[in-house]
Amino acid sequence: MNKMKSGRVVLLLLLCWNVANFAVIAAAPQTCPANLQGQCGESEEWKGEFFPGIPKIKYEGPNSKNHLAFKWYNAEEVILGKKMKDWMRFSVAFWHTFRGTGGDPFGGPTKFWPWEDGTNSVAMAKRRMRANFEFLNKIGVDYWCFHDRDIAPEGDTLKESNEYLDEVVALAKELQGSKIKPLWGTAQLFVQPRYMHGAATSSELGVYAYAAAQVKKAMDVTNYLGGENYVFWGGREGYQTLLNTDMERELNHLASFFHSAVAYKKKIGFNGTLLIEPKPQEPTKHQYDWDAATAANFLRKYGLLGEFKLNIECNHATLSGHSCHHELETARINGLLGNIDANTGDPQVGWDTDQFLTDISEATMVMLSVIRNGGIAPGGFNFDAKLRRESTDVEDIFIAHIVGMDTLARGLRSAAKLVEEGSLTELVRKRYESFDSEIGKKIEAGDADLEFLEKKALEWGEPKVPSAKQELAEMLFQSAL
Ligand code: XLS
Ligand code: NI
Ligand code: NI
Repeated sequence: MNKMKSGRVVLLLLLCWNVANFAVIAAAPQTCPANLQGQCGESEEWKGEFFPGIPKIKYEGPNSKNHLAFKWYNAEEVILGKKMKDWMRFSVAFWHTFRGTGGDPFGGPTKFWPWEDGTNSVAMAKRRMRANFEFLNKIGVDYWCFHDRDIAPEGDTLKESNEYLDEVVALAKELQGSKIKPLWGTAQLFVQPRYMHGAATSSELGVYAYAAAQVKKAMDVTNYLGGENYVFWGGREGYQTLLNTDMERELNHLASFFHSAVAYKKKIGFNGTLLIEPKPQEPTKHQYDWDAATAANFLRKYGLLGEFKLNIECNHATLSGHSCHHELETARINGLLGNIDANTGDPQVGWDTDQFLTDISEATMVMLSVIRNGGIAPGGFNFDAKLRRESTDVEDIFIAHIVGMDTLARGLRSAAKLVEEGSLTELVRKRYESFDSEIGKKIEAGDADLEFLEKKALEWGEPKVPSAKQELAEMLFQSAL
């Protein structure tokens, strides 16, 4: 409580680290300040609407000039045999949309949402939760994602933190109604200083235990809220230098941690998919779940395949030197494509800028992978994306999500066009045609030894190598956009 009380004195509390903003940040009080003990007289509950004047967002089609309408996302429209809303399963990321402040390493908050009162109290957490659900209902999104600590404040003890969380989660459960659910929940194991050496890979046993307790509780509340997945993003599971790091031991610990999570999931009957979210670095110099292939190998080595899938984030993909399409395909061909954290980086900026995806060509490639995967349910598209620092109107929250949804919807339409039209598929099929022969089949079945192949090579002479039709592939792709 002491920690929270000090917030009374400090009007503007800024906790800022790196470029990610999961901050417990205060805004200038604009309404009845929520009492730090969780009371705010009669005005603890926000009276009226959080987004007055903003109607339920509707589909108006590509010719609409209304910036508060969908131009491409038509939830009920059927594309390739599935409703758009079932292909997409969009989700709002609570931490960016309701805890993002616009702060960056060089400057404080720029966003002062009218419902924020400058505190990190339980009352404020509840009020924010109401704003979240009004937003979800108005934008027409049925899923949301959260970390334990962005929906409720951390107390002085684990017990107190759990009590705060329970109180906020009870309200969330009520506000969810029968339609809305978490796409996934997770434990925030990277902000609090105890996690500075990592959580499951910390050199301190006590920290490992604390992280395990936090995951247990976060999984409990995700399950209670009907969450469909549970995410592990190991932001601090990695190292700054190998000179002081026992990498083998840390990875063994991480695997033990995941095995315990699997056991607990089964024990409580939680049916959600467990997801690992790869990222190469930031905040660590090297994060252990570097990319999809690294995570797949980790799962394989430690006997965890079948228990986990991957949550691919597009901006993390580019940070690891891959395209989002590459990461999605790597996950897909390994049977690991579980969810997408839909965002994008800036082509000229090197870090995790978490922007809303607005590039139609990138969205089309993303949707090609999703179509090839037959959809990603029970996963979906979580907007792990934040408004730019300079977008400060409440209306911008809507516009950002609308453009993100429309971009992916447009990607789905283009990808479906490509699939239905078939020329690109045909180009790829033809490219590998030689392997459709009897000998090709023998090779693919693993039945062709080197002696046999040498005999054939001698018999055939120099092979004729056809064109890869690279520019034609690009042309066919573009014609669908
Ligand atoms: C940070 C990650 C994080 C995870 C959830 O870069 O994307 O937001 O999605 O912990
Ligand atoms: Ni993410
Ligand atoms: Ni990220």
